[in-house]
Amino acid sequence: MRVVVLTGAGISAESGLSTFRDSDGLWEGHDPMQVATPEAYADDPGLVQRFYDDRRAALSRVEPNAAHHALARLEEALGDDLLVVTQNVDDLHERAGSRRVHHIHGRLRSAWCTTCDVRHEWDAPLADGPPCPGCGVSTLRPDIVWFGEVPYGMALVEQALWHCDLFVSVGTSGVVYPAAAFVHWARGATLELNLEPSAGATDFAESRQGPATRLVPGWVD
Ligand code: BJW
Repeated sequence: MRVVVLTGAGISAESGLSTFRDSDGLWEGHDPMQVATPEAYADDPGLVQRFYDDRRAALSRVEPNAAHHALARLEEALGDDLLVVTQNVDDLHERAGSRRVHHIHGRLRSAWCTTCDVRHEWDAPLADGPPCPGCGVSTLRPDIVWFGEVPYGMALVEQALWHCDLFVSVGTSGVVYPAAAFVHWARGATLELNLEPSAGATDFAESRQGPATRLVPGWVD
């Protein structure tokens, strides 16, 4: 049985990371959706770097939850027949033990040098303009896919969805494309696990509501 699981911010919410659209808090007075854009970065790179520096630093204060661990157990059972495709830029799937994880919106713990076009594993702040370890020029930006940019590895995801027997979507609002269209690309059965019905809930054969830490282990085990 080949399974593709798409995850969004809702799977990490119970670990203590804010979601985007349910977030009741502004970040330094800004809507996170307005900060996570190429336009914001062009206007005020320091502001956007601080936004991602804060979120990168927050990773060391949170732990994977029961939903991340359940997906890691599923990989132990299914091996290469499971692919986790995540919109999340955190590393909680990997820290729970998942190995087959594809980050379509990039990763907080990676920095991209726009001069030499090389990615570097990165755990330090970027706002103070550190030089790229490769070329020495201070043009490192967060390795994050913003609106209008092309998500990573879409050919791989398309292939996996085309050949899967089951597609499961966990903790995502279903409003950001292309992830919101994956349910239409999937060839097999479809299941949504979310706190509330997402924008695309009726496109799934089945939709279950509740917290990810209950629904995902319940589905896996
Ligand atoms: C729980 C829970 C719990 C809470 N348990 N559940 C018009 C029409 C169609 C498309 C477009 C359009 N205009 C523009 C576009 C394209 C655009 C887009 O989609 N815009 C829409 C807003 C309309 N998309 C793009 O530009 C993308 N690129 C693109 O399309 O390139 C073209 C191309 C595609 C394919 C091949 C070739 C070319 C890029 C999108 C980049 C998104 N970037 C962001 C920010 C960067 C990452 C970061 O900073 O972290 O990614 S935006 C933000 O939204 C972030 C997220 O990954 C993404 C999705 O959010 P998510 O995960 O759904 O979070 P929330 O908060 O929205 O929802 C959480 C859900 O969890 C809720 O439903 C809760 O109920 C639930 N929940 N607690 C279970 N405990």
